[in-house]
Amino acid sequence: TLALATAIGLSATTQALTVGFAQVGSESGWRTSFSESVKAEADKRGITLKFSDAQQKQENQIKAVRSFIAQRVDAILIAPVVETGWQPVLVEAKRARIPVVILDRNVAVSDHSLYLTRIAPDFEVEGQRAANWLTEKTQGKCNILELQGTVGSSAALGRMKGFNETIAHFPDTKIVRSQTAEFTRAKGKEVMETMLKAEGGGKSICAIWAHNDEMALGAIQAVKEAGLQPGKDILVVSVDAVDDALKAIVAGEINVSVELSPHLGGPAFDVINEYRAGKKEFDKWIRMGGAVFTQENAAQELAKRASK
Ligand code: GYE
Repeated sequence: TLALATAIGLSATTQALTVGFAQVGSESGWRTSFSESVKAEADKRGITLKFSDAQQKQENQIKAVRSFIAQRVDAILIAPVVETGWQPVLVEAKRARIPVVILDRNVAVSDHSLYLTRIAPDFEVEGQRAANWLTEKTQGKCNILELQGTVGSSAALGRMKGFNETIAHFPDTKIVRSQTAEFTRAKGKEVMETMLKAEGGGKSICAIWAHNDEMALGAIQAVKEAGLQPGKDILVVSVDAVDDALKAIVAGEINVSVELSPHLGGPAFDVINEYRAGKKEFDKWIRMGGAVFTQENAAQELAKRASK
């Protein structure tokens, strides 16, 4: 294909690319939007995307990356399930001279030359912003039930750290129970049911802090079934700002969601193009930001999204 491309006058950068994408799974609405957005962006640019859904299992992701290497793709995108365990397969990609871009969650590796860059939000800041809203709203007095994301994922680790460091300044704000619900709606509901029972129905609980909207949406079901009003009797604080969560905010059942853009595909393909055009050094972290949505601005945002 290279000879042909040269013969018809295409440069290396405009030549049709094949990119492998090792995605976490489809555990949340945010994840689904992220996958759809990468696929749409690839289509728009004439990139052939090889997409793998790992169903939240790192071993499946590693297999997918090995198969991308065997197929000699032009570049690999990885959205890692957990942080550890990536070094060996990244070394294999590097030996095969296939550039890797990390999206969303991080990898814990000692050799940062193993990937070009990571495109992701700051999970600690997301946790801080959620905690800032809550401590302000409750004047620093609150008993919290926490639904953690996937154990060992940087989204859960970072959000936990940012939130906990912020509430540490408020002696009367404490997390009374904390458990993983794996970022899914079904688990969010199930774990919240158990927690509310263990707390005698939940009357002494002031807030639920969920590491993503999907678990928050499951939790509000459990709160309703316990005979309490989510958003009023128990405040609900979350991250992602997916459409369903904004609708729940408008309905008064979620109080706040910290936004995280799912549109990581465009910036990733830009990096790959720059690399192919000769750029070899990239900032190791391209930071994505987002807004904080509450009753004040959720409806407006939904209207804006619908008009796109
Ligand atoms: O918040 C959650 C998803 O890693 C940032 O994973 C991502 C998180 C996101 O399942 O909804």
